[in-house]
Amino acid sequence: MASRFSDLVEDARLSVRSLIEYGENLFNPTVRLGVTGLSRAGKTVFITALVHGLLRGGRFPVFESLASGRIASARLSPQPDDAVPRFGYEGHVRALIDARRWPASTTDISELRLVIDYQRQNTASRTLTLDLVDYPGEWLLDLPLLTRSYEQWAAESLALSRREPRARLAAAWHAHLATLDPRAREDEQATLIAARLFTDYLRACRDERFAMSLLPPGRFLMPGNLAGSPALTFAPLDVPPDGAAPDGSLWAMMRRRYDAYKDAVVRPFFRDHFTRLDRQIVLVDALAAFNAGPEAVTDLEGALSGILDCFNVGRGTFFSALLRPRIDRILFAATKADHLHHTSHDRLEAILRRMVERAVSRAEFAGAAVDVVAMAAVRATREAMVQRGRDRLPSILGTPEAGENAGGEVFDGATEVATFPGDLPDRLDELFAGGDAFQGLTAAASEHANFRFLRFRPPQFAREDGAEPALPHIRLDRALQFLIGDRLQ
Ligand SMILES: Nc1nc2c(ncn2[C@@H]2O[C@H](COP(=O)(O)OP(=O)(O)OP(=O)(O)O)[C@@H](O)[C@H]2O)c(=O)[nH]1
Ligand SMILES: [Mg+2]
Repeated sequence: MASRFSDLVEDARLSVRSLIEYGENLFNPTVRLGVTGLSRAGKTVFITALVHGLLRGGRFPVFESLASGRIASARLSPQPDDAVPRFGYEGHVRALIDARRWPASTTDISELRLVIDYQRQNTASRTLTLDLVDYPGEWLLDLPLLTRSYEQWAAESLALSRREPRARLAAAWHAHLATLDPRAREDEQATLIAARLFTDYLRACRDERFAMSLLPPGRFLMPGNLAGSPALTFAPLDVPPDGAAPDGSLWAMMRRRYDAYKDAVVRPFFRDHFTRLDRQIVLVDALAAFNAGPEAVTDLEGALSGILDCFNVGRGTFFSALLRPRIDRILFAATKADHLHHTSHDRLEAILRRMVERAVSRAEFAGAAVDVVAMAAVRATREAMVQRGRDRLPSILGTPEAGENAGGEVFDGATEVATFPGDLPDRLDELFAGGDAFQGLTAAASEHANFRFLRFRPPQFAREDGAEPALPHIRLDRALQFLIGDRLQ
């Protein structure tokens, strides 16, 4: 009963906040764009490139309002939430352009506000405010926990960990789990060991050879200021999904901490960030999964569908907007398309479309506009045809990061090379049936893997007369046109 009452209070608070934001929106049109993606999907790079393109004026022929000169200016402005850190835009741009370094993994939430002055097609002057939020991708994995009890989560996590390639990475944790009696008295030491072994297992699954995506709870991998707290010290036990924990038992302790994790960590993130979004771009790094193998592709698909079920999509009516804003546009973007020759972009797009097919039809049914695109927010490569024996292979040229390797060669981070990463499969039914549709690093040594998508350094940017260079990209303009083009008409 207590939780029902607190849900009611929460709903009332959300409605009041929506009402205030709805009123502000009438005078000061605002788009709150959610940039969603699992860790390393490319969120921070995307936000940096988008803001740079709007501030500097990027080469965006498909972004109509900019290409036709109707955008008079864009500027950064103080963000709306005082308690959220500011997105480190300037640092990210300088690292990208001057040091040719990508941003480090994001460890906390941050926010940036951009104000765009533009001319409507009837020549009246208007302003659109764009709010962007960046956060660590790991946090996203937690959203599906909101609808799961401890017992359900434990059963799902255990079932998953008994499948290959996870099972071999879970051996130490499973061995410890076998020594635990969930109905025995609560035991802090046993819990600490279980949480540590479970976290080690999650971390091992994330290694690029396995590239597993479905790894909740997210803060176990990215704990931030909660490291070592009881809310992060629990693990799955082998308990029945519908059983009841005896008072004072290990099981009751784990369950209490899992609930604390949801209350203290997951719910605030969902409430303060996800329920306020108007539009979403969902970034997906499908190529990292292809490097690892068919198991990683299936796992990525599972992780995405769990997350996308949590979106509040559909065209808002006046009354529903008062209760909660809804997402009326979603763009699914396969990132890092610059790792492929352009002749493979259609396949990459088709693969992503297939991965998110259920979410797309649900969103379209609810009245939202949906699109899928293969994109690179910052293009790090060029294209070339390379002669290998009798074949001319569509290849890409770029500077692999120091330490990357392919075909027995380890790269130094300074030399440019031409690579042929492999043709993406076109028979999608086979691919998504799981099994052994192709070979990746999970099952084979790197020289036998079917794909090898290397990590490239950011490109050498061309500066004309010392001016700030435009960042090269692939279809970032198409993404922008879809996401905010209609609000700049
Ligand atoms: N070639 C290329 N690589 C990219 C691009 N975007 C991202 N990357 C690579 O992907 C890595 C991760 O990108 P981020 O933008 O930091 O990813 P993120 O989603 O913010 O990741 P977290 O902060 O860990 O959640 C980068 O370090 C780059 O190696 C792109 O447009 N092109
Ligand atoms: Mg990031």
